[in-house]
Amino acid sequence: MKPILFYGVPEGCSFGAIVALEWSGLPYQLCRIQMPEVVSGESFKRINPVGETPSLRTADGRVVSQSLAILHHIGASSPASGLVPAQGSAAFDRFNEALAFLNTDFFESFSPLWYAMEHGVQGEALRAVTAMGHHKVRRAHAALEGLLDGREWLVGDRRSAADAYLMGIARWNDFHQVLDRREYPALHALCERLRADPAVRFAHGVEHGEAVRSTGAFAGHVELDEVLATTA
Ligand SMILES: N[C@@H](CCC(=O)N[C@@H](CS)C(=O)NCC(=O)O)C(=O)O
Repeated sequence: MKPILFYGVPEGCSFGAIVALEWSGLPYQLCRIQMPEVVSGESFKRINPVGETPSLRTADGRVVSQSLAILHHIGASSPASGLVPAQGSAAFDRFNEALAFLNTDFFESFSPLWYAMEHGVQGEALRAVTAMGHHKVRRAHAALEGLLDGREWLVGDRRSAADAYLMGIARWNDFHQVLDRREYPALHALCERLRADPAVRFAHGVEHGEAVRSTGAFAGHVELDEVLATTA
């Protein structure tokens, strides 16, 4: 059985897991989940009771949710890809440190801005929430620039699953237009390199429903109903 990634649209944080699957070379399928309607519905809760994407149905039929767990699973399933450094190594610690920062501080920095947009916040409340969001996004970008310290990739001298996840969140700045990323040169350079990457272009095209060519081992989309019919 091929793994199936349930990814949320539009602009979801599942983006990084799609990129990581492409980079891994593992055969996989995708299942598109519309947010907020389908992701919060009873059908999808059979896959992930939390009602969030991403989730991954693994090759042996289990469901793994939470980006960190999914990226680790992809890395462990494709050791030759080097997407997750070997456990116990200094690079592994560095990888976890970067990924945890991205999944907490960086992800959360955009939350006030998404909240304001999705809940129609207006007036003085909008100004306050926007100011908080901008402050958090700037602080997280500055921290990432410090973490990169002029390096090309987040971990060591090669790409990892942390870079894949970074891109999925960093592009939220394009959406909310908080800052000019060129103020953070190492981060800007990394994002530009990632933006040109075929797997990143593929993930972007998939999200936008375009016909895109996989450079990995993507084996097509499946519908949620089809998956549920074969799920205990
Ligand atoms: N901690 C989770 C967070 C997942 C999450 O917040 N996913 C969002 C999309 S980025 C979601 O599914 N939201 C549901 C909604 O928008 O209704 C992870 O890292 O995977």
